[in-house]
Amino acid sequence: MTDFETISVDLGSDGLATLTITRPKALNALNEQVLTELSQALEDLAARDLRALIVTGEGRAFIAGADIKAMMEMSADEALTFGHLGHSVMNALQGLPFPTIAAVNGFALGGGLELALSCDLIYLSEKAKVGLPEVGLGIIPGFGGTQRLGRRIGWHHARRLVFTGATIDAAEALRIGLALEVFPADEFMDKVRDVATAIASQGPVAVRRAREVMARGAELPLEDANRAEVEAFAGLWDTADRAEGMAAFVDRRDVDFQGA
Ligand code: DAK
Repeated sequence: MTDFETISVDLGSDGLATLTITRPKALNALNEQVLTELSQALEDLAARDLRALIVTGEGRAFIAGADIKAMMEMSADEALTFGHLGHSVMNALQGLPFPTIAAVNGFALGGGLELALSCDLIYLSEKAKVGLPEVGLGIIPGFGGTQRLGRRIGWHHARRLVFTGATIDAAEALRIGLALEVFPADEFMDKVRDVATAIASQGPVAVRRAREVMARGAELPLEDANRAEVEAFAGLWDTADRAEGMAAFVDRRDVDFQGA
């Protein structure tokens, strides 16, 4: 993995990788450099045999949004290019072949919340604050927030958050289903890693396949989605993991998945 200036990637030894945005002086705001480095790192990670990826931010923010100071200087054409770059990063994150977890350690505003929404699971530290404040800047969410928020929490709360630009605390994010769980700040990353470890201990091929069919099925009519599920289910039959998982149950022993 290349060395980056604004992000760091820890590949771990257990199939669990952690990607950290490391621009704390600007509360990890997303400028062109961060987005470009994210794009390169995600391309590299996609090709690795990982069981889960945790995304977090260094310091007191997850990501405080797209970089407002950089956006101020952009022409409309440049804003369009910037929007496409942001969307391609969010799509790359969403399209990774293994589960992704947003560990929202602090502010996740604007583009920061949009990045969290591109992950499978969102956990918040009790210190986190989240929102889409763009309309207060005279713009709208530009990295998928107008679309992914409603799909995640329902359109009623999504509309309220987008129209008011409100920043909400972790307790409210939990109440409206934006956070899966809220953990105390001093044990936050340990708790998130526990979730990642629980995922990593399951049949890796099965987890990937379940993730794929759930993501694809969400965009399909139920009948087609269920057909995709049956095909994915049967497609696992000849895997070593399927044989091992069932044999370990019958033999009453610990399972030893190979990820094949
Ligand atoms: N951009 C640039 N710098 C930022 C930043 C941001 N989003 N957020 C914080 N910073 C910088 C601050 O300017 C400050 O830098 P210095 O002045 O010290 O050099 C440093 O981080 C520390 O921030 P504060 O001093 O403000 O810290 P506080 O604790 O007082 O306040 C805060 C924390 C998170 C409440 C505050 O920093 C804040 O309100 N930040 C902005 C939050 C925000 O509005 N985020 C949404 C950004 S808009 C599109 C593409 C993308 C988007 C839209 C359209 N198209 C191309 C169509 C997405 C838009 C956004 O995400």
